[in-house]
Amino acid sequence: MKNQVGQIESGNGDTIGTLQKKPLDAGQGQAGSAASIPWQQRPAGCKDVVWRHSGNPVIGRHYIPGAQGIYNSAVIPFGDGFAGVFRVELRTRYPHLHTGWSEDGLIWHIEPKPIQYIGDPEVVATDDYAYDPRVCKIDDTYYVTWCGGKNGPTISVAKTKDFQQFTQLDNAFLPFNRNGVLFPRKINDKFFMLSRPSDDGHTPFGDIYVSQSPDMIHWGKHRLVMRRGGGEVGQWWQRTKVGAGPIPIETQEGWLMIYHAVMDTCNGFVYSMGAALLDLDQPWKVLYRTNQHILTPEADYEVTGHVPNVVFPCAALCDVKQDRLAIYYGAADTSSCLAYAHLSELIEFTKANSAVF
Ligand code: BMA
Repeated sequence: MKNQVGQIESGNGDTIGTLQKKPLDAGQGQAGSAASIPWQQRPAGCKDVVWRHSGNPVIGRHYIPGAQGIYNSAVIPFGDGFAGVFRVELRTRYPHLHTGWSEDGLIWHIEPKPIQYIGDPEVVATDDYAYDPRVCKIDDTYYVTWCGGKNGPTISVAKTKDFQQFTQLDNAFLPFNRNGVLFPRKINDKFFMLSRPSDDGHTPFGDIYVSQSPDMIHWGKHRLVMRRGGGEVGQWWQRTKVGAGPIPIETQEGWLMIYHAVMDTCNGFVYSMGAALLDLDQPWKVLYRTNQHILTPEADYEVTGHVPNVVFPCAALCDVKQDRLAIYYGAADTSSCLAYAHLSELIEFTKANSAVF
């Protein structure tokens, strides 16, 4: 038995990661690997549907030497533990993606060097910026999607089976786009990806679309999933932009999509988390959508940092049997944090507190 989840605190996140890189077997990254996902019970007195890990941030800004921020990162079960793809910024603040390894999802070894890709030299990113990765397992392949900077931000894609060798594919979309999030299985024989068309700056707008592909290269049938807004139904927290977060989770009630939602204020953007349920066969159809945020910046490490007032989810680990969800999110564009929920409660909450507009 591994470390008891929920009882490991990784301190204030300013410690240096000490876990040594562990060779993990390729092809054994079944969802629900041998390792237990991180977990803590809801604190006494807390009535929220999503609650924070008490040892946040699990990865602080200086977790590896020279790092100024490690955040908005993705993790997935792999082998007998977990693998991750991390947004790491050194003193240049130019973001790159680094792999990482963990036995328990809490203490990570993060590679000091960025991922290098193989593939068509016209495609392979040499020195492009890369940020906000997601990792999705489809059949026996892990796909990494991220915001890549070739000719302006858009969705870059790579695949790997072992988190050692990554083959980069053509970008999925034209610039400008962000938050490319794959579905974990084909739907009607097509790959599906959510994304948020944007501009090349700090986009003051954003709606979620879904696109389909027969081969992970050619993407089309771009359909609107959900708009920003909500003023007409009494909400401001998601009025400026919305973007998909972790890989959607398949449930009997539909695809559970956790997303980030932004409101503009006189002091800048505020990034919160919301949840929605999408139709299983036609995921551009929203069945339910929370009419209030499920997590919003409140903790010190969320309201203070490189960019204050940001919670930005990029991954979730799910243990269906135990009804547990561990959500990884970036805090204040500085550190990586964890929050928890009971899957069934989050689904019920989304259904009971919904406004689809
Ligand atoms: C978004 C992206 C994210 C970032 C967020 C808040 O547009 O750039 O990487 O976390 O803004 O700054």
